[in-house]
Amino acid sequence: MIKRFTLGSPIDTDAVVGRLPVTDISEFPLALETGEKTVISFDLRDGEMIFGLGEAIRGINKRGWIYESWCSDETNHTEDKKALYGAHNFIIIENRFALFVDFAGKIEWDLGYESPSRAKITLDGSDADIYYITGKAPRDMAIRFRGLIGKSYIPPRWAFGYQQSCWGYAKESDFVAVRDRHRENKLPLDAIYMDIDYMDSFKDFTVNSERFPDFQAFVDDMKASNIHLVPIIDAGVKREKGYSVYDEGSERGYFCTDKDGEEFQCGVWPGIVGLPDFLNPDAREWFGSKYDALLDYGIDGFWNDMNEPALFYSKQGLESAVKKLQAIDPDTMDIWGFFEMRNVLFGMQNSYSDYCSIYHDLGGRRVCHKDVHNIYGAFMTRAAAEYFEKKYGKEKVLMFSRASYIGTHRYSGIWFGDNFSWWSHILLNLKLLPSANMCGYLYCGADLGGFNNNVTPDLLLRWLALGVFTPLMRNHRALGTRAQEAYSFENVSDFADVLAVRYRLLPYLYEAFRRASDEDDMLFRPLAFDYPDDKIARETEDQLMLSDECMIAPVYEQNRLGRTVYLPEDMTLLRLSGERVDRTELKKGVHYIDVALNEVPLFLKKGKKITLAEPALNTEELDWETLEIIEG
Ligand code: MIG
Repeated sequence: MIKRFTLGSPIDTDAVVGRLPVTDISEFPLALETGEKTVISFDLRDGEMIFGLGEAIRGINKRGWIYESWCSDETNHTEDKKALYGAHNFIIIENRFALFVDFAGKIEWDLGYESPSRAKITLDGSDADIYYITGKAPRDMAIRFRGLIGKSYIPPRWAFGYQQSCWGYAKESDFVAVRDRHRENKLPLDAIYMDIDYMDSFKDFTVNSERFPDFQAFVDDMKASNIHLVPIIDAGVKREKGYSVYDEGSERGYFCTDKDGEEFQCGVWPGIVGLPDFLNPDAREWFGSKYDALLDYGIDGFWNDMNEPALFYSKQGLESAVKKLQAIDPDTMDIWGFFEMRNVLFGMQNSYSDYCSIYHDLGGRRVCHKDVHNIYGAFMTRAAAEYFEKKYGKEKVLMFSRASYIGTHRYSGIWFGDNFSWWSHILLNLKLLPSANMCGYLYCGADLGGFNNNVTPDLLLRWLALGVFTPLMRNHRALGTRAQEAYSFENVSDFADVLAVRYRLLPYLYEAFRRASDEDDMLFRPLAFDYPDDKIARETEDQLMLSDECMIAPVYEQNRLGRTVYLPEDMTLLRLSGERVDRTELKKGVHYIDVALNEVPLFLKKGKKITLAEPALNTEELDWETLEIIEG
C-alpha cells in the first residue's frame, strides 16, 4: 500500500506519475516535526537493514552512516562523502516500510549515525510530499515504488554494446584511430564518445570546424561502420554575443537570475556561462530543440554533464575572492592567513552560497535555487528527452545524465561519474547497481577502468568482467591518464575474450533488462532480497543476483587468481571466455573459485536457463536469433 502525505504546498518535481489522494497528516505513522525544517524520525530494530538512496557511497545496506541528498559535482568518491551526483530520496526499512521524500531541496539522512538505533531525516524546508509504502518484503516495496514513479527508460539496442570514451579525443583522426584499432585487434565496439573537445570553445551545440572539417561525412563514415558517436552536452551556455544559443536564451529570458534579476554568471569550461532555467517549461522546450544541431547530422546519443549544476566559480564569488587576495600582505601573513587564503581559493567551486544566490522562474514565481537544486539537472535531461520523444518516439536516442532526481529514470540513464582507477571502485560500482535499480535506474554503469588516475591491465580486465553485466558498458577516462582502450596492452587477446562475453550474453541481458523495465523490477538485487533468512547471504555485498536466473561475483582485488564466493543454493558456475564455456557444478556454501584474467564467472541457478549468442564485433552484426541454451 502507498499513502501520500502532503506538507505545505510542494512544487511539482515530476517524480511521480499520476496523483494519489492525500492522506491526512494526523495519520502519518512516524514521528514528525514541522517548522522551518521538517524532521521525520523512527527507531531502528536490531539487525534491521536499510536499502536505497540510489547513487551514494558505502554499502548496499545504508545503515550506520549519514547521507545527503544534494546533487554534487564530487570527483572523490571516498567514504567520507555524503552525496554524489544524484538525489534519490527513497529508502526501504527492511521488512517494515519504505519512504519516498519528494522534496527538491537538501535532505540529510541520518541512518543510525548519531544514534545506532534511530533514523532521522531532515528536510531543509517545509513543503514536501512524503510517500509511505508498505509491502511484504524489500523487493515488493521497491516494485510498488517504481509503479508510483513510472516506467524506466529503455535506450536503443545498440546502446547495450561496448562503448569507448576518453576526455582527450579531440579531432576526427582520434576517433577514426579508436575505431580502427578496435577493428584490427578484433575487439567489439558500438560507440565512441565525444567529450568537450569536439565543440567550438566548449559552446553547446557547436562542432569545431578545424577539428572536424566535414562533420557530416565523418558521422556518415562512422555510421557505415556501425559506430555511433555520442557527444557530451554541458549545462552552462557560454555568454557570448553573436552565439545564437546564448543570444536567443538571453532575449527570451531563459537564463537563471541573481537576486537583482540579472542573469546569474558563473565560470565553467567555456568561461562565463548562463545557466538555462530548466524549471521553466518554455526554456526546456527551447533547450531541447537545440539538440537538433547534432541530431540533424544523424547523431543519436548524448550524455548530459555538469548539470548539478557544477560551478567552478561565480562571477560574484570570484570578485570577492580577488578582493580578499589583494588585501593579503605576504610579508605579514601568518600561517592562519595562509590557510584562509587557501580556503578562499578552493571554496569557490560549487559553493553553497552561490547556490543560494541563483533564482528560477517557476510560472512567474521567483524560487531560490537551493530549494530546487536537486531537480535542476533532472530537468535538463527531461528537456532533452521530451524533445527526442516528440521528434522520434521512444527508444531511438541514447541519453544519460550525470545529475538526476527520481523521475529522470523515465527519460534517461545515468552514469556514476568520476571514479578512480582503484580496485575499491570496482566494488563501489557493484554496490551502486542495486541501489540505482531500486530508484528506477536500470540503464546505468560506471566509468569502466576508472576515470581519474592510471589504470593497469589487470584492473581493467577485472572491471570489464563486471561491466559485461552492466547495461551501460562504457570505458571512460580523464584527460592525461594512461591509455585505457582495450588495445593498449600487451595481452590484447585477454580483452577480446572478456568483451566477447558481453556480446554472447547480449540477447539474454537485453531481454532481462526489458523484463525489469516492464515489470518495474530490479535487474540487480542484493542477495539479502532473495535470501532474507540466510545470515551469510544477508551480509554479502560483493555479489549480486542478476535477474531471476543468475548471480554474479566479480574479482575486485589486485593480484588475486580467483575469489571466495558464497552460494546461497546449489548453482552451476559458468566460466565464460571468448567462445569457451566451462561448467562446474557447485553446492550451496562457501567456495574458492579460480578466475583467470580473461574469464568472466557467472553462476546459474538450478532449473534456470540463459542463452548465448555467437560472438560479434557490434550489435548490428550480432545474430540475435541463433542462440545456444545453457541450463543450470
Ligand atoms: O570538469 O567533460 O564527469 O565524464 O569527461 C570535468 C570532461 C567535466 C566531468 C565528467 C567526465 C568528463 C569531464 N567532465
